[in-house]
Amino acid sequence: MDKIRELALPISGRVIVISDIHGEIRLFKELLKKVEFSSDDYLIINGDLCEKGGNSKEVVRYVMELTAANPKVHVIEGNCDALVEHLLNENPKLLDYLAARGNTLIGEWLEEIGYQLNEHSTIQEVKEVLLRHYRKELEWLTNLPTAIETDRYIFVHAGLEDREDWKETDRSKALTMPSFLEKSHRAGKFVVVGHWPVVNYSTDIPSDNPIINEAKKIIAIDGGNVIKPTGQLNAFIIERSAEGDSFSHLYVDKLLARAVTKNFVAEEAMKGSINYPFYTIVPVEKADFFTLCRQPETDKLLHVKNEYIIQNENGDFTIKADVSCAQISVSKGEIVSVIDEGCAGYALIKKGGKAGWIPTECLG
Ligand SMILES: [Mn+2]
Repeated sequence: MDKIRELALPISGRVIVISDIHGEIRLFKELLKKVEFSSDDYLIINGDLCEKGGNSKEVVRYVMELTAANPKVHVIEGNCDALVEHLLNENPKLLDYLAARGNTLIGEWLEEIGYQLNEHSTIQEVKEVLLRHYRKELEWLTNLPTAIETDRYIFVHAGLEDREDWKETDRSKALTMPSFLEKSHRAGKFVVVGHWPVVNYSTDIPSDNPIINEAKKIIAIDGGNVIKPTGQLNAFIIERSAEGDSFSHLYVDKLLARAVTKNFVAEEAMKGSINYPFYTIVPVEKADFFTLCRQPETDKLLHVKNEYIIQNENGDFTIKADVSCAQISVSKGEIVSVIDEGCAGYALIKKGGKAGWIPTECLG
């Protein structure tokens, strides 16, 4: 990769890292408020400002304003931000992408200026129109660094290749490699990434909270905002000090909060989750609310909520959405967020970033 920026961080103060905003301007502003972001803080946006969510152009505009007004705000590119290169390189496939996808930055821009895509539109014409109106934004996006290197951290969207010299990582790998936490690197510093929703790494109770792996020196922070039904937008907070940095996080999501009305103790056996890419299940034993299923690719036994099990045309079983198979203990008065209360007997809730089932009666 060529676009690497070096950044000298002071030895005290906060560094706030947020990734994968994906067009969620409201959540992003809410999160900045929640962490009490001020001009004393460094803010690193770890890629994927746009696509998937409903207001990509506003996120790009707002983050451009933030960087212009505050020299401590830094942004790296994600694979979704790099899509504008297809426009500038006049890749005709971009037109198919725009036709197939609902929420895209380029689609929002075209709508804003009242340009209708039709069968006669050419990529050259779309490029010309957009360069006329959004030259500044396009230049800003294409000039974003792929990685930022500091004393103790490397910030990159998806990951680094396991090479003697991490800077030789192929740029497209840095932007798109899947499940970096299952890989390794030799950069000698903490590598902070987004891109891969951390809930995909869950083993016990599924969680959208950032994962810090000290041994691998990897910090994965993508809370699955927009992508996952339980998704959240995480702020990973690095508190700097000469003796060593300390880590914490805060998050926001779109779920509704509710007070628990009754205590509940989770059953030990109810653990795990079904997440990308292991969606195939084989029912073993059906009960009133949950069906014990085997997940052939992992050989795990999981209790899947009956309403989430669907059978496809071949007769194979799969699930209708990523789902927790865990129960969560709650106590009366506690505030939780509700993911799904449309199922029989149990409601799916989130507490402290973790998702699981509690009896519906506990929600009063
Ligand atoms: Mn990404």
